Amino acid sequence: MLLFQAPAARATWVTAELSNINVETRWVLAESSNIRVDTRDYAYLIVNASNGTVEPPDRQLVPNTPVLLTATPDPGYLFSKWTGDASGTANPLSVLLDTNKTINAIFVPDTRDPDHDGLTNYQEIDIYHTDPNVADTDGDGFSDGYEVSVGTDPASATSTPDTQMVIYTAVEVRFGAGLGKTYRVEASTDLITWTPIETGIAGTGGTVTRFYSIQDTPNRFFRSVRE
Ligand SMILES: [Ca+2]
Ligand SMILES: [Ca+2]
Repeated sequence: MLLFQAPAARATWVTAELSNINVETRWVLAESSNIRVDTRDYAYLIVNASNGTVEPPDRQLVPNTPVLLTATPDPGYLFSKWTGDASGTANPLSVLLDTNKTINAIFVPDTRDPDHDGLTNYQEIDIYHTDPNVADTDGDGFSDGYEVSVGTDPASATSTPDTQMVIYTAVEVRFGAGLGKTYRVEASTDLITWTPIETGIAGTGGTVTRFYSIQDTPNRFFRSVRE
């Protein structure tokens, strides 16, 4: 395939077939009635990137031309590495275009959490649209991560978890505990293996009352033991 470039005033590309010349990497520039053939070989650089950009983009250059590639991640992403006809993590990356090359820039979600609110920079910027450097973006007294966990909007001060309440049942354990003595409460699912669930309970010379949540626990037996 041979490419002709029409005069600039008529910026139109046309094509023509030739059978006796390999012109795949050559360009023909048509200037009015004169035709000038550029016989140089060219090397092609193809750059692939998603979640970020690379400069310069795809190019056609004279072989052995050095190119400095710079990868820039989209917000919420970090540059990770080069793959394809390049490797490593250098950025910018110097590439010698000694032949056609296809180079891929790999970007990954930014999993850092500088404001320690439990949400990564990627989640804050790209999903919840919160400030990755402020734990409580909307200033309502609840961290962004907590709001996400309970289903309120971390970017809206009118959407807060204040009114959310969850009620669970618990067991109430009472036992006689001597003054000056300490006790522990143990639990077991089979009456054979007992596991302490609270230790160092100070006796009062009367009845001691303790409450233990049964949320996400199997049915258990309880007993008190003097330590
Ligand atoms: Ca965060
Ligand atoms: Ca908040």
